[in-house]
Parts: sequence; C-alpha cells; structure tokens
Amino acid sequence: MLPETICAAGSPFWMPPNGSVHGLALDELMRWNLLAICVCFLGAHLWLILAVVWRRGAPRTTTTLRYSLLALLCLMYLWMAVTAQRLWARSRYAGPSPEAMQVEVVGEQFEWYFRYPGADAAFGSTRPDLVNAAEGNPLGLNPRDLSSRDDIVSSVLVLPAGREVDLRLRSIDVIHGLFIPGMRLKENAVPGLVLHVHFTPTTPGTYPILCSHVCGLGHARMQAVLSVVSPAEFDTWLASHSSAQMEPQSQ
Ligand SMILES: [Cu+2]
Repeated sequence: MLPETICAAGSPFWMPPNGSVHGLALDELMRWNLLAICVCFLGAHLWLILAVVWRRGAPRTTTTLRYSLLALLCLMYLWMAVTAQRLWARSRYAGPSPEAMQVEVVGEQFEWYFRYPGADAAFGSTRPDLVNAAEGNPLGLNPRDLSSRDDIVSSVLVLPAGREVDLRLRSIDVIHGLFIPGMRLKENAVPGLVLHVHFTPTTPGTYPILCSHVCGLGHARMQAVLSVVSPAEFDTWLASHSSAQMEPQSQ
C-alpha cells in the first residue's frame, strides 16, 4: 500500500478523507494509477531527452526495448482496467444485502430531499399534483396512502455508522447527480427512473453532498449534508422525526 501521508501532504488539493467501506479500495487504486502515470510521464520525458542527446541514432537494442516498454504499458493498463471494473461491478451489480437500510434521495431544483420509509418499512405513494414545498410536502406524499403517513422527509441525510444503506434515487424535474466525495459515491438522479446505489458509511462525521450535474442557475447552491452518527444517535433522531406524521387530507 502506498503511504497515505504522501497524499495527505497534497491536501487540500487531494481528495477529502474517506468515510466508507468501499472507499479504501478506490483510494488505493487511485494512488496506484497516479503513481503509474507519474512514472510513465517522467520515463517518457527522460527517453525524449536521451533521444536528443544520442544524435548518431539509437542503439540496436532500441526496437526490442521499445516493444518491451509498450508491452509493459499494455499490461499496466489492462491491470488498471480489470481492477477498476471489479470494484465498479462489486458496487453496482452485487446488490445490497437484504438488511440494508432503505432511504430515498430526491433531487429537485435546487434541493436534495431524503425520505425514510418509517415504521412500516414501505415507501408510500406520491402524486406530482401534491408536490408543494411551501406547505411542507416537497415530494408530493399522498396522505390517503397509509404507507405515506409515516414516511419521514428530511433535508439532511442522517445515517448510522457501520450499517449498509441502499439509496434509491429519483428526480422531480431535471437530471441531477448525487455526489458525496467523502463516501466516494456518485450516481445520477434521472426523472422517470429509480436508480439504486448502496454503500456502508464507517466514520461518524459530517460530509458535504453536492450535485455533480449543471442542473440550472441555482446548481452551485444545490448542497446538503450527510451526517453519519452512532446507531444509538440515529435511533433517537429517527424517533424524534417519527412523531410528526401526516394527517389525511381531502385530496
Ligand atoms: Cu442538481
């Protein structure tokens, strides 16, 4: 493993500290990639300088050496591609465990909303005509649906440390990009689609949530916060928000 202290020395230009399980392998791959690219860059320029110095033509071994270096480069890129693909496939196709906590993330110009299914562990239905942020129903929860009544909508994403979470991403208007650099996580929120991404936060703390797609004039202020807390603190937070349930309305 490459020493993290080398990368930490580049702070604040380096990535923020990782707070997720899968982020360790991603960071390791990133460090090796950057090291390989640095070596190639310096090696190529050294070769260029030597070629200029050797004005009478390169030695006979040059062709063999050239193809050997090319083969080495191909192997290196192959290794990088296979490693990266495995990491990506593990996070996308392996699927979350059945015990993973379900949270819905909804993007809307220019806010992020986070919905928890409540005591019944089921997300209630929503209706576009009921969307009204000013009246406290930004996602259009249908109060006639029993499953909707205990749903909890928050502007802060609160998660317990050490428990896997399965996010289901939606968008109400345009394409947004959920980006949590501290969790090494990025996924699109596309209107009409429900996309899933799962991860396990490990380190308690607060992490910025950004939008990675230019989604309109207010794109830069489309920010939220992920708060990773202990399981006990999470239960307390959830209980305090569960008390405020929706009342059935006439719609
Ligand atoms: Cu956005």
